Amino acid sequence: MSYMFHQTMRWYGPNDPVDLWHIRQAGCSGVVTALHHIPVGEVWTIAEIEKRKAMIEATGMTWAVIESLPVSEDIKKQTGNYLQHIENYKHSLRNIAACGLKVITYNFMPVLDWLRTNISYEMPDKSKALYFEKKAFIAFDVYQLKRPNATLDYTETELKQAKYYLESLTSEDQAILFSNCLLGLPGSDIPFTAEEVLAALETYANIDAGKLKEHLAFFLQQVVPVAESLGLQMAIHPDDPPYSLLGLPRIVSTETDLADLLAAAPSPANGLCFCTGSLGVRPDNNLVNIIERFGKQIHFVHLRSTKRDDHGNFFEADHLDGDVDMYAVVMALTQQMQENKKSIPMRPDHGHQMLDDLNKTTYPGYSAIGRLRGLAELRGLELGICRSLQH
Ligand code: DNO
Repeated sequence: MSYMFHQTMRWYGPNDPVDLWHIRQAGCSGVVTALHHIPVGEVWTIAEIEKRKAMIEATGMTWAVIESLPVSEDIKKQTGNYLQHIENYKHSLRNIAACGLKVITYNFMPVLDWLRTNISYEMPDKSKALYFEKKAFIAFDVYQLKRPNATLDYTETELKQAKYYLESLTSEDQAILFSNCLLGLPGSDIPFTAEEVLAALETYANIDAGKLKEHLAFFLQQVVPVAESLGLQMAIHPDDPPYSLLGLPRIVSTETDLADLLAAAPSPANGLCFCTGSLGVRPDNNLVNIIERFGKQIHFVHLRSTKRDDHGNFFEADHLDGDVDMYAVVMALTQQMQENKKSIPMRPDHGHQMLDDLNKTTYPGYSAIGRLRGLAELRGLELGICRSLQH
């Protein structure tokens, strides 16, 4: 096969306990990272981009993908300085292109990025996974955060179970639940208070899914032509999990959502970060159909699997286990790469905390060894598929 994934891993930058050399030793030739120290909305300067690029290249790898060039809350809400932020975004794109980088991931999730209730959910083999447990989430939403009218989103039984669950936790575990639910709030190491979160949620009171889609379309219509003229590829990350939480609209969750955002600014530069772990949480998302329909627009791939149950809970499974049919997904992506004559950067998304990493503190989901296992399995799967297609 001529076209295979470009193997990459995420690196959180110089503060990441996982070293760049470890990423190289895992078998990667590319790194996925961002300039996390630059405040959201500000311009990434050429000097800062070059500095980071040099660090990566010093280990013999390339900076394959930017994840993320974040979109400010003002752009999502069309408030305050949003027009200036959009200009700054275009400026950053020009600088990124000048430094020879190409793929830019971002998301359009209001307030929160990803959300899990437990970041050390013990698996039968004693490794630890990320877990979204519905009753714990309801306990957080209704009884800890005390979001106005939150009770309207749940049934009586769900509310009772959530209350009972919260009361069964020690006060220490209650505090852990609260902070876990807010880990996906970007932008600060200082713990958020309930008041701050409620205030942020309130700013979306008049923005429903339709309005947020209009704001995304406007952003794309501004930014995509610039990206296209620079030969860049924008890759929007889907919502994680792929449905509304805390009363917030979420608009990158389904195949229809993807079709809408691609149609809002048709261009080879307007594309997707195809994240199987996010999209795969919804049983109505047919991953292979999505690949076949939007294959040309898939600029970046996150491979991960989740296992859901009938109660709205899901945990992050081993990469080749869980609800995602990874064989079918890798097969479909391999076929797309041949048809479109391009290699797509791929990273094993998340991984269990295992072996020596059980004693380390890393970014949730981003310990080295679990991802190394994921990447090794996925590479083997990919090679097997490629070789079998040649016969
Ligand atoms: C979580 C990640 C997300 C992702 C952003 C992209 O592990 O997949 O935080 O990087 O949503 O903008």
